[in-house]
Amino acid sequence: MKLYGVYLSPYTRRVAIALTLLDMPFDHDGLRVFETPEPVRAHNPLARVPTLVMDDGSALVESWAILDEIDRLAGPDRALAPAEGEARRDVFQIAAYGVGIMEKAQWAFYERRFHPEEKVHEPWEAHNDAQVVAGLKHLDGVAKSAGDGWLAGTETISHADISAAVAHSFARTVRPKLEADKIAPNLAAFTARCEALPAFKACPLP
Ligand SMILES: N[C@@H](CCC(=O)N[C@@H](CS)C(=O)NCC(=O)O)C(=O)O
Repeated sequence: MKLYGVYLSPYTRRVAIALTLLDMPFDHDGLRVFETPEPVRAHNPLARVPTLVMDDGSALVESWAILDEIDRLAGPDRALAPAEGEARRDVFQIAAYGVGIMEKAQWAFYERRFHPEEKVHEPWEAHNDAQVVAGLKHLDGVAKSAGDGWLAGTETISHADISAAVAHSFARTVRPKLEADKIAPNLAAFTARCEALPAFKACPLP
C-alpha cells in the first residue's frame, strides 16, 4: 500500500495513524499536493490527499471512505470503531466534530494562503475561526467527561480519539492565534496523551 499526502493534512494523518494502529504496513509519499499534484492525479483524478493506493493498484480516496475500508479489511475484532449500535454512532459523531474542526481550520488557513492580501475576506476567516473554537470547546467537554478513558467510552482507541487529537494538533498548528490549548485544556491534555503514543509519533506533524 502507498499513502500519498503530507501529514500536515489532518485527513492524511488520521488515515496514517489508523493504518499504523492496525499494523497495516504502507509506504508513505509525504508530497504537498498543491506543489506536486501529478503523482496523486495518476491515481485520483481529483488530485487530493489522502489517496491510498492498494497492492492491487486500485486507489481509495476520501479519508472517511478509506477508514471504512481499512476497518473492513482489519475485521470487526480489530476495527477502530464498533461494528454497530449506539457505540458506533458515538465514535463517528465525535470523529465528525474532529473533521469539522479540521475543515474549518483548513478553510481559515487557506484564506490567506491562496488569496492575495487585498482579496482576503476577514469576515469569512473569522466565521471559520469561530467554528473551530466552538468545535474545540465541544470536544473539550467530551474529553473532560472521558477523564482517563477514550472519548467515546470504547475500551481501546477509536476513530473518535484519532480524529479529535489530530484535529486539535492541526488547529493549534495552523491557527495559533486561537490558542487552542487555552480554550480547550482538557482536550489539550487528551491530545498530549495521544501524541505520545507510538502510532502518533510514527506519523508526526511536519
Ligand atoms: N474530505 C477530504 C478532504 C481532503 C482535503 O481537503 N485534502 C487537501 C489537503 S488537506 C487537498 O488534497 N487539497 C488539494 C486540493 O483540494 O486541491 C478527506 O477527508 O479526505
